[in-house]
This record gives sequence, C-alpha cells and structure tokens, in this order.
Amino acid sequence: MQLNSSFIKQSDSFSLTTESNPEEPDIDKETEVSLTKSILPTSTSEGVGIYIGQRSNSLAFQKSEELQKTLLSHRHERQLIVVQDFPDPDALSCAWTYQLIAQQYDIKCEIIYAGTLSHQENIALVKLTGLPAQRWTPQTLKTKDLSCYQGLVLIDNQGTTSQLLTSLQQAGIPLVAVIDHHSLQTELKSEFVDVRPYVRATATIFTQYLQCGLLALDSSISQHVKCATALMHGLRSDTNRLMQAQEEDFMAAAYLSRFYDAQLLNAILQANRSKRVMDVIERSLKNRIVQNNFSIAGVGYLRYDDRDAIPQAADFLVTEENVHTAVVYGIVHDEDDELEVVIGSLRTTKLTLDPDEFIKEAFGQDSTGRFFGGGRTGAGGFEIPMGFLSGGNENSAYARMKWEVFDAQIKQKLLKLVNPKDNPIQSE
Ligand SMILES: [Mn+2]
Repeated sequence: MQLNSSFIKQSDSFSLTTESNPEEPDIDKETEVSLTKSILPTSTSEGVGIYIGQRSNSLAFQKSEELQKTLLSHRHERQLIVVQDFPDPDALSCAWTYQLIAQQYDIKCEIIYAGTLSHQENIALVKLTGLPAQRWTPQTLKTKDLSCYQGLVLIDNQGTTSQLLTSLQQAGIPLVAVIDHHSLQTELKSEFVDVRPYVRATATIFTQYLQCGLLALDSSISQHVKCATALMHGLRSDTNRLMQAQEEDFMAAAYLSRFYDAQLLNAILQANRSKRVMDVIERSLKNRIVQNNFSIAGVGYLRYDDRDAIPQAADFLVTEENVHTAVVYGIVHDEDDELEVVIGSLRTTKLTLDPDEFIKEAFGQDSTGRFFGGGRTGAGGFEIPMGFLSGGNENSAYARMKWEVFDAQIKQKLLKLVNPKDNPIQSE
C-alpha cells in the first residue's frame, strides 16, 4: 500500500528529520525517507539493498552510519540500556543486539528494566537464550554507583514506560541513543535518535543495522544464533506472527532466517500460560462489555508478576466475532501493596483505529504533561499511577470501593470515544 509508484519516484531528494527538529510530525518522515538503490553506498555488496527493501534503504544506511559515528565517539564507555518496565521480546532482543554491536567499540552495556518479566514467553526467551537482562528497581538504583555510566540508551521505548529514566537522568547520565518504533512521545534530547513509527517492530530496525554492517552475524557463533532467534521472536510478536508485517519486516525476517534457530524459537513459543494468567483471562471474559465492536473489561487487582496477563487477555478478547478492539485493565500491585498502578492494554484489528491517538485522547496527560499511555500499530497501553490511593487493601471495603471508582472512571473515558453521543453514566 505504501509502496505505490509515485512514492518510489520522489526518491531522488530526501531529507532526514533528526533530533534537531523533533516537533516535525512523524507522518512526514515516511514520505521524506523514500529512496532508490542509486544512493546506496556501492561498498555494501552482499545484496543488502535487495534484502532491506527499497523503501528503507537510504534511511537504514544513513541511520546505521550515524549510529556507528555515535558509538565511535563513545568508545571504552559504559552505558545502560533501559527497556520498558515490563519488557517484551522486541525490546529485549533489540537491547541485546545493541549490546553486541556496542561491544565492538569496547562499550560495555547493561540491559535493565524496573518491572518484571511476566509473560511466559519472555521468561522462556531470557532463560533459553541466556539474554543478559537485569531487573533494577528504583531501590536498586540507590545502591548503585551511577557515576561509572556515561550514557543511557532507550530501546523500543522513549522513556515514558520506564520508572528508572527520571532518576538516571537526574544522576546526570546523558541520553546517547533512542531507537524505537512507537510514535514520538516527547521531545528527545538524545545524541542519536532513530524513531520510525511506521516500522512494525524495533527488531526490523535493528536487523537493518545488522544488514548495513554494524555487526556481521556468524552462524558458527552460538550467541549470534541466539540473538538472531530473539530478534525473529521480537519481530514476530510485534507483527502478530508476521500477519501485520510489511515489506521491510518481511525483508528483515528473511535476513534473520539465515541465522536463527527454528527449534529454539519453537521452544520459546511453547511456553505455557500459568494458572493465574488463565484466571485473569477468565475474569476479562466474564466482565467484558461489548459496545460498537469494542470489548472493554476490568479485571480488578493483580499481582505485579501477573501484569502481562492484561495484554494476553486483550489479545484473547479481540478474537471475538464482531469485536475489532479490546481494552483490558486492572490495578497492579507489588508484594507489599506500596505501589499500585492501573495498567491497561488495547488491541485492535481495525486498520483505521490508531491506538496511540485513541489512548492519548481517552486518558489525556498528567500534571507534568506526560501522557498516560500510547501505542503503535494494532496495540497500545496505559499506566495510571494511583499515588496517594495506593495500599490500604487489607480493608476489603476500601479495596472494593477503590476498584469500583477506577473501573467506572476508565469505562466512562473509554465509552466517550466508543459512543461519542451517549452519556455512559446512568443516573439511577
Ligand atoms: Mn516493539
């Protein structure tokens, strides 16, 4: 659809939007970065141009070159790769790829996340591939000597889904790179920025870096094979098993197919759901209301470790006949109930529904101007901290009341968009 002929023809001139003018609308990038093979550096043989796909050739090369320069200027440093609190396969695999690329420049990277690995496939991914991610809670941060890190890298996020970023920035560590495919969330003060909202997976962007020569994958190196497998998993999971993949995602998958281990991927995908996840899915099924092809379900309280049951329930509800969009949310609490946050997931099969816009419109921003959530093609999420209302759940009447208030408020905000003319609150 996007590769129509007029699109390819306007390719001789292209300009890049970089961090110097972040306020430019994302959409413009798509038309500006079209390209032909003629501008490919001739030194890159190996049929790279063919594999990446025409649309993204020049941008991929340009960004790879830029990233390489950035890495060169940070040789021998230590960096922290921050992924979202509840990292998904796309984030984890790309963070690992960045780490392997950066190693060549003697840059030591640690991959950190603040929440948990709660999806059974993510746990399997990390265990089976030996993916080197570490959990750093805000408490962990206090015990670390942050002065030994010279740079922060955000991958598959722009900092809005990590509890760690603010503290890390306050510690004076500068943003060195942001590589993501979600819509631009905030103005980013980073040395290197590669945000491509029209790409379906960050794994596609990273595979293009590999193809452009930032790291030569070698099938005889087990770590490379595992990393390629992780990237394939990330790419598949962000494109609904490639069903939403576009040309460049398929090109990336084709390239990875030379290196990945199909059996290992199969083992990761075989991971079973826990009983608690099944229970949350059951609750979502029981509690859902369906209006105008939207299925909305509140699932009440969940433990931190089961947080990923929410997107899995949304994945399930969206499969119902006559439903194109599902939103599932609940109150997630940590072991001591000190931290409570409303977490929600949206899944849609409706091509004209932009999850990022929908969520921003439904829930708006907090007092600092930060949106409660956002999204990408087909999926979105939100997190609303409960602040002062957190805890106190040993009083079951209070816990119930609190849930009812949040449930009602989220429903009314969503239903305003689902049924623009109705007043969803019945006065009786
Ligand atoms: Mn992603």
